[in-house]
Amino acid sequence: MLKVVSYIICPFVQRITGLMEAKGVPYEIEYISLKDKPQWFLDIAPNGQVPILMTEDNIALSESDAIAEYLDEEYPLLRPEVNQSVCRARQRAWVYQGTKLYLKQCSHMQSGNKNIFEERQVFMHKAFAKVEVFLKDHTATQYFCADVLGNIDMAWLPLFHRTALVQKHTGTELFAGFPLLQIWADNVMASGIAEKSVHQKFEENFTRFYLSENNYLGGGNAAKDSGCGGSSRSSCC
Ligand SMILES: N[C@@H](CCC(=O)N[C@@H](CS)C(=O)NCC(=O)O)C(=O)O
Repeated sequence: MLKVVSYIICPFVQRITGLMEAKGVPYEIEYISLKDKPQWFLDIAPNGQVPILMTEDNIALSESDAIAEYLDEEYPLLRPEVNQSVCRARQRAWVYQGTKLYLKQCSHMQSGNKNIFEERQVFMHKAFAKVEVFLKDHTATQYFCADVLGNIDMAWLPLFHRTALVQKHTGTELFAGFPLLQIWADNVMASGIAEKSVHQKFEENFTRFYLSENNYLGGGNAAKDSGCGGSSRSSCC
């Protein structure tokens, strides 16, 4: 069986587990600590990062883009029409727009105070505005340009899941002002794949990490923070 090496709150992992859930591909999962990476993991992960996918033949694959490509080649496509090169290229472009927001969203949620939060929000909103414009021409479908879930929906799933949890626990609407993005997010969340693609303690770990009193979203007002990519990088996403 396929195995995913994971870290509980990693969005790159959730993109892959979400994809496998949507495709109905069975897998097992092993969680590691990123603060104290086991040697066996360092031996198989050239980038030292999760996700790692162990294939049926026990070959370690790294980098979520490469893993998603492998899953598409080995298992049925969610949307067979992506075999057409134009469709495939367009979907990939929007997948990229989503995945490049993962670390930005982590930093945004981790902001220590209101100023930092609002500063980082500007970047997020610029990205959301582009999606909103695109969605205006594609309002007839439940998901992104289709009524069946696709890779694009799974690439945005981690962003949607975290946004929903922030709203649930703090009342803050990270997609405020972007109604079509919110509808898309709600539809993807209604598929139930978000919950299936994470550990049962995901919500608990997520809130402890992002919504604690050290963070603006948790009611904090710290002088500064490092954000993702800073010194705390390996302990968050
Ligand atoms: N480009 C990688 C990024 C994966 C990534 O950033 N994973 C984080 C966890 S969310 C990680 O393993 N961080 C540990 C580290 O960088 O040392 C991918 O797409 O798979």
